[in-house]
Formats: sequence, structure tokens, C-alpha cells
Amino acid sequence: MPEITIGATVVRLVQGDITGQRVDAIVNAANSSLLGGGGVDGASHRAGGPEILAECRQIVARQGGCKTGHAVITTAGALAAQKVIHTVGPVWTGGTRGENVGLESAYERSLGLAREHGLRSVAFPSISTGAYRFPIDQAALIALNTVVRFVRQHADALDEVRFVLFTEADLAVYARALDEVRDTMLG
Ligand code: AR6
Repeated sequence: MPEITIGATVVRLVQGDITGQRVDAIVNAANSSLLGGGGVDGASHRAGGPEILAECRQIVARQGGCKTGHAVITTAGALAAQKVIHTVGPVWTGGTRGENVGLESAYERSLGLAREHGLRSVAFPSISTGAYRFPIDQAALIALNTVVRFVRQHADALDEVRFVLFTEADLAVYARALDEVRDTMLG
């Protein structure tokens, strides 16, 4: 199983459906409206039930939606996880409109919320690489580097960060990126 251990935290790659993960929090690839959509977003709301959308609506009423690169947290409803962290990745428009920074921020703020709420295991999908068309090779490196940096900065915060890749092909891309990150770390 592709994984890397940093201090007391394991960063692990698996293939599967994020909605079925037994972790403290799953991350949803949401959009700025927070009111649902396709892909991970559709699956999370379907599997978690209406409580999630009800809380999203309360957040929208309070603060408007959620900007690109930001994140909010709700109940996980009927899911096995305790919480859903909804983050909005950037839409890829060629790479010149801050897409990399937006993606980095989506991962970082999601992990920040997990830490603030004492959630010690977090599962991410491959944010922005579906409907938002971010090239997955590039996205995988950003995702893993951002997680590794966070885990190093907050050594006691997390037991596990799990990437749940939907297809074998996506898992292979992330596994290659993880090898690259490991090689860089080893110097
Ligand atoms: N479990 C794990 N990964 C999944 C699942 C699942 N159940 N379903 C899809 N993926 P996307 P985005 C993969 O489109 O690109 C929504 O409409 C998928 O194959 O879910 O950030 C929102 O409302 C891909 O690799 O998220 C937004 O409008 C990855 O998850 C918009 O899509 C992300 O695909 C967000 O687009």
C-alpha cells in the first residue's frame, strides 16, 4: 500500500469511494454555493442525507457561500465519518489564474479545520481534478506536498491523512507523485 510516515502521521493512498471511509472527517470537493453538485459533492450529500445540506444552508445564510481555496465544516449526517469538511478547489483555466495557490489553500484550510476541531484522521478526494479539470499529475504533487508541509508544521495534530482515489489510474498518478515527494524528502 503506498504510504509515507511523517512523525506520528501516516499519509496513505487508497482506491475507493470517499463516502464509505471510516475516518474522523471526509473532505468534500464542493463549489462556492455549498448547495451540492455532481462527483464527490453529489455522492457525499446522497450518502450523508439531508442534514448536511441543511447545515450548508445555515452557513450560506451566515456568511454567503465558500470562496475558492476556503473550507467550511458540517455534520456528516449518516456517513461513518463524524464531520464533512467542504472545500472549494479552483477551476482550471490554463494555470495562469492562481490555480496552484488555490489548490494548495484548499488542502491547507481543510487540514486547519480538522486540527481546530480535533479530528485526527482525514480523507481527501482528488480535489479539482474532476469537473474542475485541474491536470491530475500537477494536482497530485500539490496535494501531497501541501499535506506533508502541514503535517511537519503540526506534528501532533493528525494520525492519518488518506487520499481516496476513485480509479486505478488516478491512484497510479498519486503513487508516482508520492514517490517523488519521498525522494525529495530523503534529499
Ligand atoms: N469518491 C472518491 N472520489 C470520487 C468520487 C467518490 N465517490 N466521485 C468522484 N470522485 P469532482 P472537482 C473523483 O468533479 O473537480 C461538483 O459538481 C473524481 O473522479 O467531484 O473539485 C461540485 O459541486 C475526480 O478524480 O470535484 C463542484 O461544482 C475527483 O473525485 C465541482 O464538481 C474530483 O472530482 C467540483 O469539481
